Amino acid sequence: MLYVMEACTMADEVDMVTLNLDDDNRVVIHMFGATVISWICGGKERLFLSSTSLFENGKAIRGGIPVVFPQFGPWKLGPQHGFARISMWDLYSKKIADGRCSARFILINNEISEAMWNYKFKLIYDVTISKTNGLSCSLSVTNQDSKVFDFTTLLHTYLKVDDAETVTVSNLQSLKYIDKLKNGEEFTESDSLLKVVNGIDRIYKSTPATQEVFGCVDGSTVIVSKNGLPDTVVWNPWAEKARNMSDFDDDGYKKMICVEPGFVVERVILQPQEERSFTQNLVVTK
Ligand code: TA6
Repeated sequence: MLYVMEACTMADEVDMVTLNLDDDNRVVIHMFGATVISWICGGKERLFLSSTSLFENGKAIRGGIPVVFPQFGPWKLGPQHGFARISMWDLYSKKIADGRCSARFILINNEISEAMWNYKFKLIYDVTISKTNGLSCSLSVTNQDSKVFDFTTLLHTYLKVDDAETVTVSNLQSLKYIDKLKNGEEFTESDSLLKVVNGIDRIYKSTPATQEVFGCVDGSTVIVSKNGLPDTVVWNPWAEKARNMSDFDDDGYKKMICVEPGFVVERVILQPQEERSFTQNLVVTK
C-alpha cells in the first residue's frame, strides 16, 4: 500500500518554531512561554494576538495560547498566572507522522522557578497540528521532587472572532460559575449560549468536554475540547480594561474571546514521581 506522507515542514527562526502542514495550515510557537502565537487553519489566522504584545521583560505574550502553571490567577509567590508563560522553554523534539506535525517543548525547575516555588518538576508540552484534528496542545506535569506538591493550570486560549458583540459559547448552561466582575460571587448560568458583551471574567466549574464558540473568523465555529481540565474560564476585558493594558490593542477586545480550559477550581495534587496530562484540542468547523 502506498502511504502518501502529507508534506510537513519545520522551520525555526530565532526563538520560534513553525510547523507547516501546507500553505494554508501551520502553527507558530514562541519559545518564550512555549506560547502558540499563530494558528493558520484553512488559510486564516484563528488566534488573537495583540499588535502591542511585548515579547519581553517578563511580561506574558498577549494572545495566542499562554501556558498557565503552577498558579492560575493572583499568586503570593510570584507573578499572576505563574512562571511557565514567562519562561524560555527548550525545544525537545519535532515529529512528522501520519499527516501531523508536532513539536515538543520542555521546562524543568531552575533557579528562577525555585526562588518562587521550591519544587523539582518537569513540564512537557506537545503542540500538534493536523488537517483532520486541528490544533492539539497537551501539557504533561511530572513531580520530580521527593515531596508532594499542588498546583493549578490552564491553557489561556485567545480565539480570534469577527465581532465580540455577537460571539457566543455553548455548553455552559446550568453550570455554576465564579464571576470575577461581581466580587467572585458564585452564580448559575441561565443562557444556553453565553455572550460576552460589555466584558466577562468567569470561571465555569466542571464544564462538559467540549464548548462550541460561534462567530469566530468569517462566521466559523471553533470547537474547544479538553481532557484532564475540568473547568473553563471565559474572558473578554472589553473597552476600558483593554485601553488600560499597554500590551492590549485598544480595539482588540472587539476581535477576541478567551475560552480557557483549566484545572483551576480545585488544586491538582501530585505525589513524587507522579505525572498528569492536561490537553486542549481546537477544531474549526464552518
Ligand atoms: O483568564 C482570565 C484572567 O484571569 C483575567 O482575570 C485577566 O487577568 C486575564 O486572565 C489576563 O491576565 P494577564 O495576567 O495575562 O493580564
